[in-house]
Formats: sequence, C-alpha cells, structure tokens
Amino acid sequence: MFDRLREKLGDFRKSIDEKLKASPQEPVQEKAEAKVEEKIEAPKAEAPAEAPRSGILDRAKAITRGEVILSEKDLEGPLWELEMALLESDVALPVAESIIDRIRKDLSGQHKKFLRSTGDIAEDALRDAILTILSAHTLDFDDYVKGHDKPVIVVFTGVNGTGKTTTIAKLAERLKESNVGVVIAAGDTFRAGAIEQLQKHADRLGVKMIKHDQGSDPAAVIYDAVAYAKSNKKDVVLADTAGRLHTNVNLMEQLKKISRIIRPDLVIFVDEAIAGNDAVERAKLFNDAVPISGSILTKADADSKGGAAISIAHITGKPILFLGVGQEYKDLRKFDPDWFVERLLER
Ligand SMILES: Nc1nc2c(ncn2[C@@H]2O[C@H](COP(=O)(O)OP(=O)(O)OP(=O)(O)O)[C@@H](O)[C@H]2O)c(=O)[nH]1
Ligand SMILES: [Mg+2]
Repeated sequence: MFDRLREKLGDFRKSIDEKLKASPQEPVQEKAEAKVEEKIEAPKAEAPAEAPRSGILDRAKAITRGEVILSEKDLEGPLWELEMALLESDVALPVAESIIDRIRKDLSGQHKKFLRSTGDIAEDALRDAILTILSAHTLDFDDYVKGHDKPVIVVFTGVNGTGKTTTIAKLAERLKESNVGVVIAAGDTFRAGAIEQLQKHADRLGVKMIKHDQGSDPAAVIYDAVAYAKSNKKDVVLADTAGRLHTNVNLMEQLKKISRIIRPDLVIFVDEAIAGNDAVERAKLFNDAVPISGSILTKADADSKGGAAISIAHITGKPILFLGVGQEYKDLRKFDPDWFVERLLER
C-alpha cells in the first residue's frame, strides 16, 4: 500500500532541498546589511558563477537564524510531482488539487522555521492536509451505539459487490463480542441468493435475521426488524440493502424511500479501498440521495493505494469508520487517521 506515494514524497523532499540549494532566496534581512557582509567575505573565496554570493549569504543568514523562505516558483515543480503521485495513488483529481493548494498556501512565501529539514516541513504540510480531511466530523461507532437510544438503526448502502453484506456480518460479530444485542434485516430483496447469503452469516453468528420473500419491499423488511428489536430489547438493527448503481435513478429513489420510512440513525456507505477515481462520484451521489454518517472501506488487504479513503472522506465530509481487511469476521479494523497517515508517509 502507498508505495508510489512514499517514493514520490521522498523525491519531493529531495527536490525541495535541491531547489533551496540552487536558487537564491529572498533576503531575510535588509539588503544593505547583506551587502556589507558580502564585501567583507568576498576576498576569502571565489563565488560560483551560477549562484550569486549575495543569495548564498542571505540564505545562509536565514538558515543561521533558523529560517528558510520558500517561493511559489521553488514549489511549482515538486508540487506538480506530488500531485501526480497523489493521482497515481488513486486520490481523485479535485481532491488532489485541493490538497496541493493547501500545501502551496502553507509553504509558499513564508519564513519557515528551519528546525529540521525542508523536506520535513513539506511532509508536515502534507500530513496536516490529509489529516484535516480524514479527521472531519469524527464518529466512534462503538461509543455512538453505547450512548444512543435503542434500538440503533444502521442502514448500509453502496454499489454492487463492495462488501456490504460481509461487513454487516463482521459488525454483528464485533457487537456480539461486546454483548450488544443485534438483529439483522435482509433488506436486499433484489438479488437472487442475497437473503440466503445473509442467513448463512446470521446462523453462523447465532444472530436473529428478519426476512421477507425476494422481490418484496426492503423498507417493510427493515421496518419489521426494527419492530422485532423493540419488542425483544435488541440494541442494534443492521440493515442490508441491495447493491445499486449510483446512476440508477429508480434504485436510488428506493433508497430514499427506505430512509424516509425507517429514519435510520446511521447510514453507512460501503466501498472498496481499491476503488479509483469513480469512488468520488459514487460517494457523492449516494451521499446526495441519503446523507451518509460515515464510510467503511473494504478489501484494504488487497493492493490498495490508499487514495479512496482520502477521496471519499473529502467528498462526503464524513469519517471513515472501519477498514475491511479480509474475508473473516475478525477482519474489520477501526479506522485511525493517524495510523493511516503514518503508514502513508513512513520512510
Ligand atoms: N479480501 C477481502 N474481501 C472482502 C472484504 N469484504 C468483502 N469481501 C469479499 O467481497 C465479495 C463481495 O462481498 P459482499 O459482502 O457480498 O458484497 P455486497 O456489497 O453485499 O454485494 P452485493 O450484495 O452484490 O451488492 C465477497 O466475496 C466477500 O468475501 C474484505 O475486506 N477483504
Ligand atoms: Mg450484499
């Protein structure tokens, strides 16, 4: 995961440092003062033709004072490279642009304290930009369930095959382990075999599942599951829904209807960590149809470049709650923005 971005970030560090060595910096102190020093210094060494001595002196003085100045021009090339790396890591274009803009604003024209290396300053800016996106509106699923009126109704949405049903089974296992009473609603009444697939999980986990026949109204199934939870003092209803394309108007309308009738406490958008640019469009349209509370990214055990997490969090403004990291019930990891960014940037 993240290899390409890591490699590019290394290049970015180097390239910024080289820029600073090669190009003269704006003087930090009064130019006149610099010139006096230049005269005194001049006889001692020959100035290299490509780097005027005054520039070197000014920069040296800035560095002595613990400062470095980055110009937009210095940043242009390295930032372009970094943007390409973000794009190659599956961060969607508008998201990559907004991250790069932020870093440019953060770094350019400022007298940065030169405590460590310039590369570290650049890395901090990138870390801040990504952490800001990933830490928006934090939501701790376990705390939410603990603190909320029961039953907590959770509806899962997403396109076909992203891992909604498997994730429901994983969450049911997780909740069961914390002694939280769970009911599962077989809200995918559309795909042949969907009810049986979920039933198998429910049986294996020893969790009650409410179902109707295939082709019936999913809102009615979930409604019944909520009623069951109320009368049997269950804490959480996990409601499956059929996978649907975000461009299918009728099926998206059906999702809105489910939301209107059920009034879920949480709507969780499930997508794949390996999703590319299209993840942004999907997340946006699902979020527009039925506002989501957070996302779960599955298949993070596959060769994920990590970009989908950044893109989806940015476009929805909602947190990533968990990562699916395999096909077993235990393969669900709470999403930790700090952990994610450290892995992204580790050398
Ligand atoms: N490697 C890996 N596979 C996963 C993960 N989560 C789900 N899968 C697999 O992805 C496939 C699809 O999972 P489902 O849970 O059926 O997906 P879905 O979103 O319910 O699919 P539809 O109901 O058809 O929309 C299955 O083979 C799962 O085992 C994961 O975190 N890692
Ligand atoms: Mg399913």
